[in-house]
Amino acid sequence: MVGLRISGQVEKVNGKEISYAEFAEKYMKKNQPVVLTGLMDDWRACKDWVSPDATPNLSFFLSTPFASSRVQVADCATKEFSDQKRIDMSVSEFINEWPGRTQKECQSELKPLLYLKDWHFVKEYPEYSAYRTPLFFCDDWLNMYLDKYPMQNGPDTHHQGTNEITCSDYRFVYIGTKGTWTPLHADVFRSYSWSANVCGRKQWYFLSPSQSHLIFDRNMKNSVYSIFEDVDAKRFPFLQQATWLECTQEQNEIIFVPSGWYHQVHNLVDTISINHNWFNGYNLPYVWDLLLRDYKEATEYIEDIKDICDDFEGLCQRNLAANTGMNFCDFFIFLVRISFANLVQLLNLSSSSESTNWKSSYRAQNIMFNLESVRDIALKMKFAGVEANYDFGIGFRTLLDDFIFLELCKSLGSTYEMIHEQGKVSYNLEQGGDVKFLKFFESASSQTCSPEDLASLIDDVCAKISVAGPALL
Ligand SMILES: O=C(O)CCC(=O)C(=O)O
Repeated sequence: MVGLRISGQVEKVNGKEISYAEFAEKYMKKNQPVVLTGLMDDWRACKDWVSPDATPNLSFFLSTPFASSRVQVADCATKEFSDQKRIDMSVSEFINEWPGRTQKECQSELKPLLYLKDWHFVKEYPEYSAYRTPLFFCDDWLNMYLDKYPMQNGPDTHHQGTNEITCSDYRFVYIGTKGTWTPLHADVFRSYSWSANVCGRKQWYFLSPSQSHLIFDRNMKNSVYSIFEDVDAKRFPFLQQATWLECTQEQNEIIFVPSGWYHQVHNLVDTISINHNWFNGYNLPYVWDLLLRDYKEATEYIEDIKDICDDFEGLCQRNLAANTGMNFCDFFIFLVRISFANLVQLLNLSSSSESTNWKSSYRAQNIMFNLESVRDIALKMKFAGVEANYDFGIGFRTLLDDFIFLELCKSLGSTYEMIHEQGKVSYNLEQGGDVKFLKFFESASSQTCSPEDLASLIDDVCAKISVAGPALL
């Protein structure tokens, strides 16, 4: 570890002893990492997937249908661009390559170092209930949204037969032997992530976003691949100035990785982990900042063909979607649907409340915080020049007629119920629309076509709900 300056350890907290509000305030809002204990006691994965000696129960995987799943496996001994080389194989093939299971490893000097990554386990086996997402990580707009509206980009999922590729979700299982590792990176979309050790132990190194410029080369184009390789000081002249937080994550501990923190991870022993990426109102600014930065980069990259290109902007947006996983249009539609779903929650809450002080409840504050966050991003989009009227304008009437949108509303409602431990707020959102809601959108434009429309609509409706309160419906 020559030359690595460690400034401290990641804090560890008993997850049973803090509330959601404390977690949100101390870690999500302040964007600080933390290790949470005590949250995996009843997970099925912790029983089925772990042998009595606390090592991965590989025989279990071989004896179930999971063995035939196709998965992505990284060879940690190889580098391909800024990541490790990935190979596609079945879980049983992966397990048969596990060191010690066959004679193969003794015969070859150049053993691959295989690490099963990004297995969309929940998507593939929803009935199995391997674990329950801890409360702190439930306000997850990314997976909630993708469950209803899959995007065409992102981590690839091939649909057998159709050969169609869609981004299914960001819920993963990782399985790796001692010595497998993940290179230095910040997470997709600059999302938060959480990672739970079902068995094994991981060593993490974290760099705060305020220092992320230190790991780049002079052009700010390439970042350091591994902080433990012989890094060329001429190419990366600032690396030595970086100060890292360190953490040894034990079995049954969950680490919260905040937005934009670069991290490198090493499996100290054979390890199985579960992790999710997600974002919500707290880290939405990180997502937009990344999208804007990547858009500028995509534009600069093909600047020289601008004059001969019929649809230069369209090409930039296609490249953005291919590189980042979504483009401005995907993000804007996402913001519209998420904010409408939050407005529905607010309308329900205000109309079902008997008292006038419903706005002071933590639940109402939480929803309003989320709406303000979306509104602020919509304004940032407007100021960045994303004003063109998209031809995909969405009206509330159309959304209330959309069965999938109603499902999204229900998921968001259940999330708020879980977080705020309140009884069900009964609402009756059937397909065909609840006309009562519509009058609150009447004065707003019938279609939300631009970020500016969205910001005004949120302000408008929130103001009306605020004034009318429980009497509004
Ligand atoms: O566990 C690993 O190897 C990497 C996990 C990771 O980078 C993450 O959860 O963000």
